[in-house]
Amino acid sequence: MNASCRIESIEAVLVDLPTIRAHKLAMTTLSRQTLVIVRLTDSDGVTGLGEATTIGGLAYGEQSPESIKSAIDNYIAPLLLGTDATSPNAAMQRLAKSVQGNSFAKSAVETALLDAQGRRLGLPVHALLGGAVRHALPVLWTLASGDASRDVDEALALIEARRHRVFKLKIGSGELAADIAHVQAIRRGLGDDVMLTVDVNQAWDEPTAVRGITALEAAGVSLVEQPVSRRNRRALARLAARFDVPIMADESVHDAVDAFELAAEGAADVHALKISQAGGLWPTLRAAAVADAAGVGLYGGTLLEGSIGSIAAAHVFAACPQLAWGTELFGPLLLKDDVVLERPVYRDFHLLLPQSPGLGVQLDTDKLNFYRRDRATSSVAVTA
Ligand code: MUC
Ligand code: MG
Repeated sequence: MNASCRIESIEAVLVDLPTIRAHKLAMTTLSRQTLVIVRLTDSDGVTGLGEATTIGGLAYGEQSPESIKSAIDNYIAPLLLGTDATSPNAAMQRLAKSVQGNSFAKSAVETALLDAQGRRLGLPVHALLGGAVRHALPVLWTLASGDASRDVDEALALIEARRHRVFKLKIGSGELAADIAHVQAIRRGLGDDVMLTVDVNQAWDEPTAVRGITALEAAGVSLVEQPVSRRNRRALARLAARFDVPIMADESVHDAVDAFELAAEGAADVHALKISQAGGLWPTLRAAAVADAAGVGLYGGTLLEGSIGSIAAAHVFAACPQLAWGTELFGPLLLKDDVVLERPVYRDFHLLLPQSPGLGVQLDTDKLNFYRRDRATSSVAVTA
C-alpha cells in the first residue's frame, strides 16, 4: 500500500433529474430529485464516487441538497485534502472530531473514499465491508402516484414484469378516512396475496395512529412505518406493544445510538437503515449490529437516491447478516435518467449487487455536465 497516497480533490455537484411520475408523500410531492454527486481524486490518480439525496429540500429532514454541498465544499473537503487516501476510517474519524451532524454529507464522502479504496485494491465495496452474504437484494416498489386506480395498474404491470411483488403505500397526507379508503382500494385491486406495507412519514398523532393502525390491520397491511413523530418514541413503543402488525422506525432511527435507545425502549419491531441517516456505510453496519443484538428486524431503506447512492446502500445491505424485511432500493427506477454509464440491474424482484472493484458504477461525465444545476443556471444567464 502506498502510504503517501493523498486525497487531492473533493468536488460536490448538484444534479437535478426528472422523475418518471409525481411521487406523493405525506410531506411533499416530488416531480424531480436532486442528487449531490461527490467526486474524489487521489494522488495516485484513483477516483471515487459518492452520492447523497434527501426528499423535497427541507421537507423530509434537516439537511438540504444545498447544505450538503456547502458542508462538503466549506468544511469537509478542507479537512481531508492532503490526508491519507487509503484509510476511509481515519478520514471519517478526522471528520467526526471537527464536523458535528451533517450525516448526509459524511455518507456521500465515506462512499467516495470506499469506492476509491476498492478500485485501488481491486475489490468491490462489499468486500471492504467484510463480504456479501447475499448477492441479490429483494426490492419493493412504492405506489405513490396519488391515485389508487393508477397505483393498482402500476403494481399489476410491475408484478407481470417480475420487477416488484411487494408494495409500499405512502399515506398521511390527507384525512384518515381517505387514507384508509385508498389502502382498501389498492388491496381490492391487487387481491389478498400481494404484500402491502404503509409509510405514514410521522404524520399521525397517537390517537389517530391507534384508529389508523386498527383499520390497516383489518386491510391486511404487513408493516406500518413511522406512524408518529420521530421524536415521540414512547408513542411508538406503545403502538408496537398494542398491535400485532409490526411497527417500523424510519425517521426515528438514524445511527447506532438511536438504534440502541429504540431497542432499549422496545419502541419498534423493525428498523429501517439508511446510509445518509446513519452517516455512512460503516455507521449503517454499526446500527445494524445494535438491532441484531436486540432481536429487531432490519429493512434496507432509501432516500430515493440515484444509481450511485443506491448501489452504495446495496453493498451495505448485502453485508448485513440479517435483512428480514428486504429493501426499497428502487430510487434509480423512479428517475427518468441518471449520471452513470450503466444503471443498476433489477431482475426477478431483486437488485443485483455489482461485483467489479469499488461500487461498480461508472460516472457518465456528459450526463453529469448536462444535468448539473450550475450548468443550467449559466445557460439561463446566457439566453437571458
Ligand atoms: C421514506 O420515507 O421512507 C422511501 C420510499 C419512498 O417512496 O420514499 C422514501 C422515504
Ligand atoms: Mg419512511
